[in-house]
Amino acid sequence: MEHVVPPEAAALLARARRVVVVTGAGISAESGVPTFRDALTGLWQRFDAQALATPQAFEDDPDLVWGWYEWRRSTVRRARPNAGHTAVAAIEARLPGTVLVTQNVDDLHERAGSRDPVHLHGSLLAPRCSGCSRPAPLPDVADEPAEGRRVPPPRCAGCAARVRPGVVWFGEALPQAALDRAVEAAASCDLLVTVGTSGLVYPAAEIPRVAARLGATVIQVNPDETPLDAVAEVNLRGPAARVLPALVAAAWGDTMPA
Ligand code: BV8
Ligand code: ZN
Repeated sequence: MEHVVPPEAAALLARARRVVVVTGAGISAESGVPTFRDALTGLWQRFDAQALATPQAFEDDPDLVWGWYEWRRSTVRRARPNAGHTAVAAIEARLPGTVLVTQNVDDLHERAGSRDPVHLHGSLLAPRCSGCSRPAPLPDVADEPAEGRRVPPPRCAGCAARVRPGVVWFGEALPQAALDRAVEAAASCDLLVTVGTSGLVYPAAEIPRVAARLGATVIQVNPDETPLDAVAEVNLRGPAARVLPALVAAAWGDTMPA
């Protein structure tokens, strides 16, 4: 069933010239990738994601944390981009100056055709040494762990320290270049579309506010209320894979590939 988009939202996209799209875990939910809010299962059930995604957790129990990330990587590998990811790529194709900023550590935007997403929180596909930061090879698919398994992280070929996931953990600084690009884009855009984020993690949650403060219009796509409701001029309540294709079709009349 086609999601009905209010004409003002379509008009905002149709007349936008410099667009920023900010995405969170919600855009990958319909691809079967659990969001951060989704309860953890199995071995990790007694942990909340925020506790596991910390340098301290890796220090205390590296096999538990590495197992969790390897399981998440296997989930992402089996997932497919959905119509929400495809619609974002269509906006980029239509408006080449569009900047895509994501908090997601999966590669579903790239697999949907987005050329250069700004990964604020790193990637599951870029492990590196926890000692010398030397990039490490991705473990072989065959070694993918079943859900809820401790897996010892590999060792660095250079200094033999433990390899860690290439993501930004809580308490760690974001990659400066990525943060600068996101803030610059937000500061100079005329429309920012925020999709599938709870807007609770900083400094990422500040990006839509930067855009609004500097006069841009914000559209939020989320089935639920978030603290960004107050920042958004238009709140589109619904799942990204249904709302985004409808928004693109309403703005430019070209129907999205199913
Ligand atoms: C730092 C990578 C300092 C790892 C992640 C200011 C105020 C308060 C706290 C802080 C602050 N500044 C800093 C902090 C501390 C902290 C923070 O923000 N804490 C919060 C929780 C209170 N921030 C940090 O620690 C940051 N670092 O500050 O460093 C510093 C500075 C200099 C030098 C040294 C240190 C680092 C933050 C990054 C952490 N890493 N990810 C990994 O993935 O394992 S964060 C991770 O969680 C995700 O990347 C994402 O950012 C966040 C989850 O949020 P969402 O993506 O929004 O997902 P969520 O599950 O929450 O919600 C899903 C949403 O989708 C929901 O709204 C739902 O309704 C919606 N939805 C569901 N289905 C759909 C849908 N929407 C559309 N369609 C659907 N189908
Ligand atoms: Zn090393």
